[in-house]
Amino acid sequence: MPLGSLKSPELNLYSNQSSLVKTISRTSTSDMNRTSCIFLRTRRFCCEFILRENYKTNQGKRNFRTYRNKMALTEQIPFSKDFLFRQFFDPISSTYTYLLADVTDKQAVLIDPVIEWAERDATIIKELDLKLIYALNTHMHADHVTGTGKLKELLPNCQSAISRTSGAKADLLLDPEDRVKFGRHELLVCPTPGHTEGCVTYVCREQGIAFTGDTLLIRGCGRTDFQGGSPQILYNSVHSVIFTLPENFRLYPAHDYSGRTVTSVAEERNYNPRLTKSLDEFVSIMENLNLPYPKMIDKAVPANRVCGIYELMDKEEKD
Ligand SMILES: N[C@@H](CCC(=O)N[C@@H](CS)C(=O)NCC(=O)O)C(=O)O
Ligand SMILES: [Fe+2]
Repeated sequence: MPLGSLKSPELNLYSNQSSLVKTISRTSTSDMNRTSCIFLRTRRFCCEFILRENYKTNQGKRNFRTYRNKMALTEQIPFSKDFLFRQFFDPISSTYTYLLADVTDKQAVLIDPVIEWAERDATIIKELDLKLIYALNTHMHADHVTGTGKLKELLPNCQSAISRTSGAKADLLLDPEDRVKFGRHELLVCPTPGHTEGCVTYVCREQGIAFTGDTLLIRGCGRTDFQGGSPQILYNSVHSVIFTLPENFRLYPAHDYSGRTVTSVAEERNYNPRLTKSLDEFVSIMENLNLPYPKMIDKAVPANRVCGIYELMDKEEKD
């Protein structure tokens, strides 16, 4: 039976082997060596054929899977010994606050503090003998009041910072490609609008990390239906700024509603259910989320427009 005329290569091998066994039993001992030689050659040929056929059949699928797995799990970039990293959480708004510091020089920055937790943050900063120089926001939040104003009161050398395009007031208004320095470390300011007009991602190249705010969440993204949001702009920000970072950069979002703490460029490039779609599909998803407005929006946005400036808030707001 000619090879290839059967559908299954495995069956093909089996039938060739059994016909050869029959042939062997009919041959004399002197023919045995020649026959077993043919048998072995035929078996090798069949095995190669099977491998080739399996390869052809599964090629797309297997390569795709291998590619995805290989891409999602990457080599880790360790923090340098003089880099302090702490992640804090506010369970009411599911917001993450990040404390970064130069361990040698003791200068520190806090990203996206929450007003209700300003004392917790100030206490740990004092206990670690750090000097908070900037309280930064990734954007003008709609779901919680920033802790920057209160932190300025608790830690007098601290300055507030936010992007100029956010339209909020702060001691330091950040422009694209500004570098926020703390000790020998620095964060690069990368505009990533789309959730709001003034969203930025802070990138710390040396440590291989980026703080994406609400632009990119773990397996999700910020909504685009208020504060100058735009799904097209968000899609472009993620693809051109965040997904072009090295694949093993860790990404720290401003929120997670399911207890996850960190992701990576590779993971999101492969598994983000929204941002792996085409632009048109993404826009359609975002236009049909039908989310209720954040409960705190009416209080949070006006307060955050002045970076939560604490002195301007009346007693009731402070409590
Ligand atoms: N239920 C929350 C919703 C908060 C919310 O809408 N958060 C914004 C970020 S400021 C968002 O984009 N969330 C994404 C999502 O819920 O999928 C609240 O009321 O605070
Ligand atoms: Fe937000």
